[in-house]
Amino acid sequence: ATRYDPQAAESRWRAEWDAANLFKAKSPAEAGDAPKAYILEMFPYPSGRLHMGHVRNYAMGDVVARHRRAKGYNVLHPMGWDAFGMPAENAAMQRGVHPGKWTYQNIDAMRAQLKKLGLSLDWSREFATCDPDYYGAQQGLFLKMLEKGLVYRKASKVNWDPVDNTVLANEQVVDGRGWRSGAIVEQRELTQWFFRITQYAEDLLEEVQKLERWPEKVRTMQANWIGRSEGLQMRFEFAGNAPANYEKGVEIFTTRPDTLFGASFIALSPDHPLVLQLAEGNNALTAFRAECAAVGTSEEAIEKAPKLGFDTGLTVQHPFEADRTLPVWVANFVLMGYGTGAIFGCPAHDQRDIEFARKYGLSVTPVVLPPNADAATFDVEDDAYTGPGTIFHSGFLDGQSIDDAKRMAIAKIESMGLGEGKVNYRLRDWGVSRQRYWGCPIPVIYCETCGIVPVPAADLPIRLPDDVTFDVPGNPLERHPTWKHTTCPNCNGKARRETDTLDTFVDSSWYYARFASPDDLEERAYWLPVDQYVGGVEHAVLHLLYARFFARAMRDVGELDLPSGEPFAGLFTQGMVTHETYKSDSGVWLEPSEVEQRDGTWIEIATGAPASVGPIEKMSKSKKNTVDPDAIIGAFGADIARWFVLSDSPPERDVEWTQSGAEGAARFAQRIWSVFDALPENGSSAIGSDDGSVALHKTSHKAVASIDKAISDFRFNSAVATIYEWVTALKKAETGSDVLVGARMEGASMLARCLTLFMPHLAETCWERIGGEGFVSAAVWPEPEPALLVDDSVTMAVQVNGKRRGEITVAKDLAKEAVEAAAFADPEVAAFLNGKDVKKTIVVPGRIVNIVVA
Ligand code: ANZ
Ligand code: ZN
Repeated sequence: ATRYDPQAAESRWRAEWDAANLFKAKSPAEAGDAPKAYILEMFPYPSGRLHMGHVRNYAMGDVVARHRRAKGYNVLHPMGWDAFGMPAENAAMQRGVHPGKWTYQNIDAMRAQLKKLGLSLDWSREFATCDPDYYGAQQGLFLKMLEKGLVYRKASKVNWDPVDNTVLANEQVVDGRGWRSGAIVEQRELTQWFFRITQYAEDLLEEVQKLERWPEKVRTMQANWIGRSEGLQMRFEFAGNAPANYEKGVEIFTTRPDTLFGASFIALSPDHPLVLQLAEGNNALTAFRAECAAVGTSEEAIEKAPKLGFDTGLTVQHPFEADRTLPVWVANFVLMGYGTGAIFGCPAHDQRDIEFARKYGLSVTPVVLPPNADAATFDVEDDAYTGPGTIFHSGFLDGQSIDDAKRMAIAKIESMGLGEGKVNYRLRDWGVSRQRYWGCPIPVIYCETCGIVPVPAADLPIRLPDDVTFDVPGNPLERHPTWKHTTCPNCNGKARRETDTLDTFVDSSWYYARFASPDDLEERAYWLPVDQYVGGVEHAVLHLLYARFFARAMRDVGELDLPSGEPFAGLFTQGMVTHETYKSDSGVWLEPSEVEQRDGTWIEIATGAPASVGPIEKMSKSKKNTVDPDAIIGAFGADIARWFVLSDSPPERDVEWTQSGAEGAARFAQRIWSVFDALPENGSSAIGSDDGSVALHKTSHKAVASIDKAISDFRFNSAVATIYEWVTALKKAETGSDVLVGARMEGASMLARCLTLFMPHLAETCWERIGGEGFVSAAVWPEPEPALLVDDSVTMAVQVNGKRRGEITVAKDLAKEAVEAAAFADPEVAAFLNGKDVKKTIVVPGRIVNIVVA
């Protein structure tokens, strides 16, 4: 018996696959009648090193790609790099290395690591989003979208660090302070570029429901993010003198018009135009606005902040009650970006409103009576009641259900000419301006006479300058001595370039189309949509939403022939790779390689002191519980790394990496090899007619069918389990008679073709050993014979007086008398019946034989 040498085999096969160009996608013309399959995993950020999460993600995609290829599909399985972003600028600041150099070096290192995994990728389509070809094409898309009105400019808030004099990304704000300066971050208004994603809000919501091959969870997250709500937009007229420009009143948006009788105040956002107007010359209000601004820009920060209010002294008229007026407040929890930036507060039925009302002593009137509550005594203290019920204390709405009351209130307001029913979305337009260097330059020019001028298409790409410095905070493009100075393409006058770059989410919003073809619309139409997209659930909201938006925008500017606008027909979100965590005696995290188990207790190797084992958590640098794919590949080979991450758990769940598990997988690989190693060089695969051969023949065909089904259903771990059982059957047959060789040969040949999805290098060596033709990576899927998949025998329990005493296996359609005879002939049953008086025998076909004795 020989041993399989993974290191030698893996490098050999990869070289041979490369030389044969095995995984290159065919052009539509070359593909002929073959159906296409576009298999894509979320492309990596080139951080410098691959982690086990990547291995799992790409191993899963590779199983699908190899499976489809074996089944005759023309497969596109590309790889590239999501290469712009802040870490490259941080490296530049900390280590003085240019972001481009840092990025391309990382790409080289990670490409080498990825290649070692033996993934069936078409590397000919590789690109990085920081390649000028790629971002130049992206600038072209931006300009087409600008022309179509899908891009516009407006003022919007940014985090401003007053010490470093720079804009900060949200992740650079730590507890309200700049990450480097420690200064309290302010909000500043800057004019920025926006993508009009809200134009597709309804379509994005409607279509996501139809994506049957997406996880339900992700569809719900998308829907919640879009956040459709039906409500009423109406105006409240001022009771006294109206402020200038507000003679008609102030517009609010509500989703609860049924609670109008419970209104106790009006609240305006601190950024509402009326508030800005009132703040002029009003120091107290100006100070209040500044106080609100210190909270930060994120919705989350605003949600958590204590409620702050300012009474304007103005009052408005209640629409239904002539003798009631409501005070107008400014409140920090009302956002300018949503609805109209103004609300009516109904404290009894809204938690934010009750907190506000209790703090400022405003009235609280319940108008929804919970089921079974008593109208005379029901009241609200500190918790708003947001549940179901019947309307009361509400004039013409009394006794109505919430839904009916909503309809009636809207109709009434409409008839009074004060407003109308309206649908609102939580979804905001997508602000894409970033005040950073390492991103795609926004291709516009500001001319002193002509204003905003798009860069002419012929001048693209607008390249990033290489000679930049990172010694001071701020955007290097802004302070570059020459880059931003240019002449106007219109009037030749003095002009300057936009120095902001695009949010890196833009780069990953259309890369799937670029992989399909750099510019050929027919080829893009051929490949898209992606048939199977695989990636992390952390991208379930933003990345997928932006990509869905971009596919629509590209379609509408004539860059993509994709009527549905849906780029990903199938989506799978894989679980994480976890690992135990370890801590030293003094409580610092230790790496797995820094500890070992001695006589059942954990020891820190360096000190010999006891170490403790913590919970199993997602691999992360901060907890030091990562294992390096390269180390695993070095120790066991890439096949083992792939096999392990696919084998132990369902793909959507987390999988825990353990050393012993990896060792077990390595032993199993040798066992598989021994199946092939024990076969004759050129044995025939003619199946013997003996029972053993027939049974093994069946086992193999059934195994293939079940693996096939498991892979189609994304149950890779069940496919792995089937391979384990199958190998056991093949090993057992080795100890049997020589007539089994034919069935063993056939089984081995089929096994190699299934195995190639998981352990492609080992499968190749096994295939070669049994004289398989060509590469097993290019072999067709072993189609099982349908006749072998049906069970023509059944196993039946034999009971005596209701107790199980044995079992028999008989032909499915065997006559009742023959089944009885088989039951009596079973040695265990016969031994038990010995001498007893049989009264009756009952046969339940296919299940049980019950013998009744005296
Ligand atoms: C009166 C009311 C009574 C409300 C009640 C709720 C409960 P969704 O479902 O997210 O659309 N609102 C409207 N615009 C707002 C803004 N710019 N900033 C903060 N809050 C705003 O939420 C709509 C509800 O959120 C609206 O309905 C409004 O409060 C508030 F018992 O109006 B409601
Ligand atoms: Zn000009």
